Amino acid sequence: MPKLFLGLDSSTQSLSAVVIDLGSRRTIYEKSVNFDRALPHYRTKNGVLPLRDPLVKHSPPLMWAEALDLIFAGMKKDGVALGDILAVSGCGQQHGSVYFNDRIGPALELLDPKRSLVENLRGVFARKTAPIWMDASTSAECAEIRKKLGGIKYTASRTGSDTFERFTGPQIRKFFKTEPEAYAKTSSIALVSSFLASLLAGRVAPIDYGDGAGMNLMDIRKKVWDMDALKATAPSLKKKLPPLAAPGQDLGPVSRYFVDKYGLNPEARATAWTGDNPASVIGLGLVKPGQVAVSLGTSDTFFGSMEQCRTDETGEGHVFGSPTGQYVTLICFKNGSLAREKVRELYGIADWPAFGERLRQTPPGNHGGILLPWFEAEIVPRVNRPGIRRFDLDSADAAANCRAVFEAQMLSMRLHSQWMKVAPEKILATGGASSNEALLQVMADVMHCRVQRIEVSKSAALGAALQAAHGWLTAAGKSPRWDKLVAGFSAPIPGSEIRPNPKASRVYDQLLEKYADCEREAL
Ligand code: XUL
Repeated sequence: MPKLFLGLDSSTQSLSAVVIDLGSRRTIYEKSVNFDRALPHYRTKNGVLPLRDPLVKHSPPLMWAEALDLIFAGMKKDGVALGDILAVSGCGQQHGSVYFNDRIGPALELLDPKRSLVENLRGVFARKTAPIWMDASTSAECAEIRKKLGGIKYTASRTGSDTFERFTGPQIRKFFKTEPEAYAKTSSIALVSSFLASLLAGRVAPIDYGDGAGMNLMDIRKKVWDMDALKATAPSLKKKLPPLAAPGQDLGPVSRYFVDKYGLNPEARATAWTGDNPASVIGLGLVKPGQVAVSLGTSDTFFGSMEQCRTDETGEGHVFGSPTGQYVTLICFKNGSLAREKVRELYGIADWPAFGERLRQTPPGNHGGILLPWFEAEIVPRVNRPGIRRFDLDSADAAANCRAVFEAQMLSMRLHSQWMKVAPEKILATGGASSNEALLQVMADVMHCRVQRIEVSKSAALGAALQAAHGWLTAAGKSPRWDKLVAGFSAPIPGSEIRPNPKASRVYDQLLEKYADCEREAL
């Protein structure tokens, strides 16, 4: 008898599904619905509505609901054994928020399978569009909330992060300030994750600790709504927020809508959803404290598991709840591949292998040459006015500049992750640029640890499927162990491990101080 679990991931550009069989420990199905291509009538570009103000980024929540119908219809058509699925969970892009009026409760309870989800949801929204994580229009609200909460250090230690433009609290405050009547008519606010969980559960779903931590509204240690943060954000907010819940908490049987329409088993359980980053951590198998991954993408992210809750006094990093019950740390460096690509173009380097070759032609430490690669405004460290700076580095030396950009990125990662007090034994590297061995050698040398590549397609949806399995086993009275549960579903690429070179590591230990001085001077 197969033991199937479904994980969904509602990301910025697509909705993905992964079905795992816990019996054979295999992923048996995966599929994505791309919003722009499959649902062109919403007129989104990369999943986002084109709006005049470049700082404002919203998406239509009905598009996410329609995608849910499409993905279930696709699974049915593809012959997925939907009747054998024991539990469904999911995750969503973090921070985005959906606003309902008081018709949401009855609409969810009475989802009519003869109509589409879009038709069922007609008239339930107090705000047509949902601000998402790319929105950067709430600087004033961030400053107001931070001030009321007593500054950066206190805000971060209370809620897990300093106030950030994309976080839900500042977004709610802006809605309250700019559309007070619509705010007053809002009876319930959901995150992208809890909105879709509500459709599956047929009732307003709780917000889990993983995604709740991305709101600047939850007490990160006690895992309850923080009344001071709520008051600093908007009036009567407590009434509009659902309860908080542990990730993957059982929410009861799935809504009849999915049973009658697509053939889900009436006994299949709906479970609480989480944020895409906490889910990815599980999908990559990082369930033990100290396990760390670095994703080298458009932006670079450093994330991993943490046992004790430690927050960043400088307010640069984030702490979210983890599906394992511990914590997930995340630091996002905006100038990732973006900066590497700029340097490659600047020096006319043909491709990435050639870029790697330039690194091999230059010594670790680059004779003390440093490049601060802030081509765009940077999140960590906070740099509002973009611009690059060179220290003891000849701008005409192409090879030295190629090395300098990545050395600076890794030195910055080491410097700005110190607050976590997590000494990684091994870093799992993922994302486009992780296929470049020369880059991974610098990473290993700067960070003093082994680096191994991992490529997991749909790591967030996989993490959500594993979360469904964990929630189901827990509700059945078992005490599943996370390390056992994730084993075999994702593994680093064999033979891809790179070891640090002790001599080079010593060079970087010294260069780190110089790098920190250069940052201080530039800031
Ligand atoms: C994390 C963040 C993004 C979104 C992307 O803080 O804003 O990673 O979760 O979906």
